[in-house]
Parts: sequence; C-alpha cells; structure tokens
Amino acid sequence: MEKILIVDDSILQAAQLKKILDDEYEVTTAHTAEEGLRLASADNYSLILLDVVMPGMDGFTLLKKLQEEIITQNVPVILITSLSDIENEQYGLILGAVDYITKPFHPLIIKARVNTHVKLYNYRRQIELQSRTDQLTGIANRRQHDSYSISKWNEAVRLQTPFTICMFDIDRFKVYNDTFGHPAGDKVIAAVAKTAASSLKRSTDFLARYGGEEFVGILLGDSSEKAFAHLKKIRQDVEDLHIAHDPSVSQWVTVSIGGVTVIPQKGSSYASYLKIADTMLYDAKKSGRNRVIW
Ligand code: GH3
Ligand code: MG
Ligand code: MG
Ligand code: MG
Repeated sequence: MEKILIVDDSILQAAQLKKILDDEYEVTTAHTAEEGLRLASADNYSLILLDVVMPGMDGFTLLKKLQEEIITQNVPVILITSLSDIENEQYGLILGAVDYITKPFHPLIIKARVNTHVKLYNYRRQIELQSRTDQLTGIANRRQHDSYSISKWNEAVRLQTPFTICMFDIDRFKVYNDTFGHPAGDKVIAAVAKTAASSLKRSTDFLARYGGEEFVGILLGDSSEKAFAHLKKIRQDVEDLHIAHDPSVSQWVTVSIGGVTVIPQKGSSYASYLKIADTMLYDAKKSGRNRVIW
C-alpha cells in the first residue's frame, strides 16, 4: 500500500482525514509540523496532506522545509486549511503545493484529489527512473553517468577523497555479433553488466552503460590498490561466466579495463580523467586484451 502522511494539529480533523483514506492507503498522522518533518524525512510518502494553521511551525513553513530536502522535495503536498482567502491560497500554490483544499471539506473530493496527485506522482517517478536507466541492462545510462560523475567529482574535490574512474569494453565484440547475431550480443552485454554490477554494489560504487558495449565505473574512497584489486575481480568474474567466444584471447567473452585513481584537485576536470581511463583501456587492448591497466 502506498503511504500518506497527514499533518494537522487537530486530532479530530486528522482522524477524519485518516478515515477517508484508510482503505486505500497506509496513513500516518502527525500533530505538529516538527513531527511531520521528522516523519516525512524518514519514509517514502506518496503524498502529504498538510494543515496550515498550527501552533509552533505552520504549514507554509513546513512546506518550504520539505522542498529544501532532497528526499521530500518532490513529494506532492496538498494544503488543507480553514484559510479560505485568495491571498493565502495563492501563496500556498506559489510555494509549491499541488493543491489547496478549504475546510470544511467533502470526503469524496479529498479522495478524488488525493488519488489524482498520487497517480501523477507515480507517473513522474516512473518517467524519471526510465530517463536515467539503460533499458537493456537495467544499470545507469549515459545521462545518469553525466550528472552523477560531476556531482561526486565536485564532492571529492571538497572532501579531498580518492576517486576512481574505470572504463571497460568487451573484447572482439564485433566478431561476436557477426558470429551469433545481434540479439545474442545483447544478452552478452546484459550479462557483463550484471556481473560488474554485482561487484560494484556498495553505496559508494557506480556503474553505467556508457556506450554500446562500453561501461564506466566510479569507485569512491578506495585507495588505488583497493580499486585495482576490485577491477581485477570484475575482469575475472566476466571470464568466469564462460560465454564461448572463439576469437577471444581466452576462449571466453572477456573485457579489457582501464582505470585511474586520483584525489581530485580544484580546477581539474572529471572529463580529463575519464580520458585517461580511456587511454588506459586503449593500452589494455593494444597489449593483448582481457586485462586491467592502471
Ligand atoms: P575490441 O576488442 O577492440 O573492443 O574489439 P570490438 O570488436 O569489441 O570493437 P569495438 O569495441 O569498437 O566494437 C563495438 C561493437 O559492439 C560494435 C557493435 O557491433 C557492437 N555493439 C555496440 N552496441 C551494441 C548493442 O547494443 N548490442 C549489440 N549486440 N552489439 C553492440
Ligand atoms: Mg490547524
Ligand atoms: Mg567499444
Ligand atoms: Mg569492444
């Protein structure tokens, strides 16, 4: 069941609203804005029904705070209040509330509006997820790579922590496609992505499909030696899938990996180090493939 949070200082009103929505949603109630903020930040709500006039922090202030936090900023908020003048309604909508309902309310109208906004929010989340996911492999796509890499690079410049970039590419893959066909090739790309993803699964790891059969991995905080060991394991794991591929150096599908670990300095760019990883990858190809070069 999807979760809805009701924030209203009136215990009676909150209970009434809860009763209206209880059969379709998992409803939580809070009776102060402070408690509402705490609950909203700690869980994934599909919608927040927010009273405006409350002792202590009011609903407008809570709405502003919700929009400042990454995990709550997109959650739809419906203001539900006895303030029925145009100025307050306009203010609430400008602040970013998706809807404004005045008390006394009608249960069927509450239900209909809540359902509409939950549905819209779910569409939005689905589209956002699709826009950053690669369809074939289910891992991050190039678009997500671009935004993730820049924000983490800037963070590492600030914190002065090690940053590893690696690029890998399937060996002699054109021949694989020519031999077994494109659909079989697609399955190999998906299998390689799955294998790499199972090695890069810490919250500080990131893996994206960068191009056709090219991947970029980002490892945060690891020393050069640790990152190198990690990538050697990925190379081994791919070979151990034992996907037959005769023209390969071994008899299996393999990958070549190029990587670099750096403590990013102010003024240095992610793009320039990605290029270094690409050069290392090129060296790995030139020196025989199925290897990791640092
Ligand atoms: P190398 O060892 O030097 O990497 O040789 P390679 O043949 O793998 O050369 P390269 O990396 O340049 O070739 C990439 C090939 O991957 C070209 C294309 O046929 C294939 N490819 C790219 N994207 C896809 C895809 O989405 N599906 C499939 N099946 N093949 C793809
Ligand atoms: Mg109130
Ligand atoms: Mg390639
Ligand atoms: Mg290749």
